[in-house]
Amino acid sequence: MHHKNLALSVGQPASQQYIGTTSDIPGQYQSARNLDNYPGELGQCFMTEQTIHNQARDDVLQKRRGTSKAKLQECGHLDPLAQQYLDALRRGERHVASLIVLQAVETGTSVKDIYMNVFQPVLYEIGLLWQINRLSVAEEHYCTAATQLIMSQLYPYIFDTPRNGRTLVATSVAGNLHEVGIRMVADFFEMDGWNTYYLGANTPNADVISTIIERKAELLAVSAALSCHIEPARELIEAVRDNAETSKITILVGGPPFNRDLDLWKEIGADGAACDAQEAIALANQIVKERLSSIA
Ligand code: B12
Repeated sequence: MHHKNLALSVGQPASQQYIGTTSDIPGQYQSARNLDNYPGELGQCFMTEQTIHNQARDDVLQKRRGTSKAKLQECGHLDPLAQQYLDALRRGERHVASLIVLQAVETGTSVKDIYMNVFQPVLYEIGLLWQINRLSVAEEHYCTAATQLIMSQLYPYIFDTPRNGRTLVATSVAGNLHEVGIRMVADFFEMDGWNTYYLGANTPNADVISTIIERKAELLAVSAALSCHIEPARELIEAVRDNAETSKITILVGGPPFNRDLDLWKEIGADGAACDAQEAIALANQIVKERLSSIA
């Protein structure tokens, strides 16, 4: 990233508002941004721009995940394909990002690999760049929308698995505007042969319940992105359990708050939580197997 862009991003009201409203932004980012304003003097004396970015990112990651620096080195680096994809999006070239992904799939990379090793880490990186004021809200919206577009281009590969007769309803909880994570989860179930009914973001509880009944679903996947989505998730689970027609459905929850507190799913009455789409499949199939063997 060039200093010119940084100076522009420092002046951006939306980014500043974002910085101001997020409690886990360490104060030293402010000085990092000040350094960026004077790259010729202070910037050169102390740190390169990339160092500032890496340190800020590592600090945010470390604070959020409570993990060691060594582990962060692994998580912080994108695979070459993911880096190319991110670079293309940051240049505003979503057609190039799309080609990178489609060519990778055509030459043997699995769609699951693309989801787990390109889309997910790139969106996490975008979140961090946004959080440390290196990427504007508009750029984040562009990158997210482009990723959803490119996910759709992969659907011919996703819907060609033989069906297993099971049905999943997948939704973000009321108030949660994040939809890519739960969409990925639904797509992994689709690739595993499930019929999936993906509701997207911010679905009202009554609609989730009527959909479960209409679709005769045996699994409900509920996504929360922020800690303020936990209470709505608890309320949704209670409403599902209180309805005689849906009370026995298996409910999985997931999203960042459940990855930070591994026992949280128990406290809100779910049947389990998984940290990503890959794990969600394994867990769901294990629960289904256990239920079938308990009936037999
Ligand atoms: C894109 C984005 C948005 C977009 C979403 C658009 C859309 N159409 O989806 C918009 C602009 C709406 C948005 C808004 C906000 N966002 Co936002 N957003 C992001 C961003 C950059 C990417 C989200 C994403 O798609 N991630 C990729 C997916 C694949 O990952 P995932 O969601 O974790 O999902 C995986 C797992 O968690 C798991 N999983 C998820 N759900 C489920 C469900 C089940 C059942 C299971 C088993 C597993 C599972 O599997 C998924 C696939 O492997 C993240 C950064 C990040 N780290 O994710 C911030 C981020 C989540 N947002 C954040 C914030 C703060 C906000 C806002 C409050 C900002 C604001 N001031 O307005 C609002 C809140 C809106 C709301 N009410 O929900 C913070 C949250 C910080 C925190 N500590 O809580 C993040 C982390 C950014 C950051 N670095 O600070 N955001």
